[in-house]
Amino acid sequence: YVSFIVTLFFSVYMFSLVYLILKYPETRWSWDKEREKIKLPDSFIWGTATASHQVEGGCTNNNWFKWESCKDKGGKPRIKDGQEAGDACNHWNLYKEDIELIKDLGVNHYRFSLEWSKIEPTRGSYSQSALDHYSNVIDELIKSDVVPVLTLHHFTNPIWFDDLGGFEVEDNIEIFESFSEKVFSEFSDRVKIWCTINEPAVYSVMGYFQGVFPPGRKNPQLATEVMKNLLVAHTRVYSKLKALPNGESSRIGLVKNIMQFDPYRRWNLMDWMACRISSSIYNEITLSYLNDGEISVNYPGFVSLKYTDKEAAGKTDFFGLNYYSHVHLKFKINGTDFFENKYLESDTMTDMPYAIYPEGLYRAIKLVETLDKPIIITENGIADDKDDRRELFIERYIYAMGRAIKEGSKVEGYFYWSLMDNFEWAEGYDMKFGLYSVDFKTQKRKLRRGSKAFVDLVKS
Ligand code: GCO
Repeated sequence: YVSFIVTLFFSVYMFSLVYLILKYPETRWSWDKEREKIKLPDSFIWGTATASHQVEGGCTNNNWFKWESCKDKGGKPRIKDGQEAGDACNHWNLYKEDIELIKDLGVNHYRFSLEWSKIEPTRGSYSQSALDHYSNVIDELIKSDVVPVLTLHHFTNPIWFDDLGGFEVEDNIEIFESFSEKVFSEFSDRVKIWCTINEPAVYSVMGYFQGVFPPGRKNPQLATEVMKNLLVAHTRVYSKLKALPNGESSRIGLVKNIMQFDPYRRWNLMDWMACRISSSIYNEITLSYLNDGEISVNYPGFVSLKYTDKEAAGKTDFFGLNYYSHVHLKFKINGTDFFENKYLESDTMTDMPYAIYPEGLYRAIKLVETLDKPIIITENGIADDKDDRRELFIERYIYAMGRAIKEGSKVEGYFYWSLMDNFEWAEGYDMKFGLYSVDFKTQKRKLRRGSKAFVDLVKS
């Protein structure tokens, strides 16, 4: 009897392992053989991206402003070394110069976000001067032959919206719908590509599970509910905007960060379990929601959520894919956590805790194309202060995208994150993602040496 149980256990273990190993390969290419030249259509969208709070300066009415000045229970500042976004890159005032810099890169699109807290400083009342500002930015871009791409929500909420419970409360979604309709009516005569919500999984996991973004909660169930509400917000906004004048002729899409969770020990079923749970919450919920209007997760004692809205299926005109890297998880019970992140000795790291893993962009494209929607890479980039890995990063990630396109993937564009160094959320100004470096004392921008690889690729 004992030997039967042992054999059964062993067989199930081995069977599951083989299944997982074959189903989720950790693709690795030998880069000395990846030499093929990539070809992209003339219509390909090349761009660069920013987000309001990270670059504009003067965002004093949103949840991040509050977050930056408060401390955790142990008296530690929320942002590394107590940094604050403050004037950021002063992009609010320097946008004309910055548009010149965008042109110099040779790109034809610019993705940026509207600061909701500036446009709607108190609930229901809109600031004409803020609307005028964005209108001027849009006009200036168009005048410069750069197509504006607008993000409606990139992590920040007006303080008044958070005071009402923010996206924790499903009923609050309609407040965001009204804001979206307002700005769409103002700008959709000139803006034809719209991103609704930026990275629902990052917003909810960082803010409600890891607690390093506002509001600093550590509650996996709440994190999943917030993510669901953001997805619902996306599809509701999508429907509302489509019904407005210019709605049908606009392209409206969700932006989602994809990250692979690969087991640290491929022979260890517990590592696989940590990866599968993480991926199902972080990646797959979004895909199933957009695919068939279903969200269904059930990990007793951890997270359980079921939501169905069949009408939601297919409601995105493109999939905005943000991709940076994958992580390796090792099973380890530690308080409420059941895994730790590990990095391989052999990996080249960026300044963020991300390895350079271009194959992951290829894998992410293959994953999201199951939705059968055009894909736009809405963010991809490297934090590299020394500027000794940026060139390699750019060449290899764009190669990986090109390889997927060659194999038939419908990737229509690529936006480099970011135009210039900026306020990298909980990391403050230490992470240098910019194609242009910024001297924050003088506000001087300078093209980094490694960024020339991007300019050359775009131009060729
Ligand atoms: C995010 C955001 C960006 C980041 C970028 C680098 O993914 O957190 O979309 O605002 O700055 O991804 O981490």
